[in-house]
Amino acid sequence: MKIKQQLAVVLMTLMSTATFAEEHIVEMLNNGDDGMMIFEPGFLKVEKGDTVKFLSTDMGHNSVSSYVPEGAAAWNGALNEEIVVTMDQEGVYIYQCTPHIALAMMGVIQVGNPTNIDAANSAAKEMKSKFMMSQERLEGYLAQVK
Ligand SMILES: [Cu+2]
Repeated sequence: MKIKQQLAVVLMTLMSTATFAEEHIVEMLNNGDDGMMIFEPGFLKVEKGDTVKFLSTDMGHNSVSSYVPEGAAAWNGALNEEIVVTMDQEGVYIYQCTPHIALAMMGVIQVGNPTNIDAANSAAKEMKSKFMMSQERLEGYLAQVK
């Protein structure tokens, strides 16, 4: 590697480990890589203080928290509208698209350490009875929590 390239790599590493709050994008879609009526990405790992912006890419969706860590703020996005949520509390969050719960249009966000993973898994178990399709989707996202 040339010196310039090495410098670029060092700079990029420094930038990615700096503690600036990042904005992450989740799209609300009718069709995604992993199925119909889906958040993409459905699993997201972020740092405390980061924001997540839910984009109303396709019409007819919203983002509403269904389970948040103790002390964390819930959110309730309107249909067809984007919403930005600041993740200021550590733990695992589960959210839904209200019109498409039966199609398991759900998502998971891990913020920092997953201190509440057991409680999140229990909450997900209770939600499962509402899913008519893609019943393994939410479990699949939670399995990515590390
Ligand atoms: Cu939806």
